[in-house]
Amino acid sequence: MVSRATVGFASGFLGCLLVLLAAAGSVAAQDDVVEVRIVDTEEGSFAFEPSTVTIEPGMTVRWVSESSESHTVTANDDSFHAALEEGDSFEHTFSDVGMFHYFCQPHASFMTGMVVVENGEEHEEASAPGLIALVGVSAAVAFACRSQ
Ligand SMILES: [Cu+2]
Repeated sequence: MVSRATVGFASGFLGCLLVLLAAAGSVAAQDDVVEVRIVDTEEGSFAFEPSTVTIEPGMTVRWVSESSESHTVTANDDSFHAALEEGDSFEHTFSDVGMFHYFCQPHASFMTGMVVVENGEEHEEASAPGLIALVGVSAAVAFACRSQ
C-alpha cells in the first residue's frame, strides 16, 4: 500500500528534476551552438554567412537555410553532409581541434565555408557567464525543491 504522501513526494521530486534538467539544457544550448545562415546574396549568388566560425571542442554548428535554392553542407573530409531546402537546418558537433572546410555541392566553385575548432581563452571567458547562470539556476531550483 503506497500512501498518498509518498506519491505526492515522488511526483514533486520528478517535477523538480525535470525543471532542473530543462533549465540546465536551455543554458547549455545558448552557449554551445553557433549558427551559420545559408543566404541569397544581393548579387544573385549564395553564401554561408558567416563563412568562417571559430568554436571550441564540443560545440555545435547549426546551419539554417534562408535561401530559395537547394544547398548542401558537405565536409571536405566527408565527416558530415546534409541537403537543405529553405527553412531546413542541420547541426554538427565538433569534438576535435582543427580546421574543417566544407562546401555546397551544387555551388562548389564559390560556396565554401570553414569551421575552426580551437581551445581559446576568449571562448572560455565567453562561456563563463553561462556556467555561472547554470550554477545559479541549479541552486535556485534545488532550494525550491527542498522547501516544498
Ligand atoms: Cu549552394
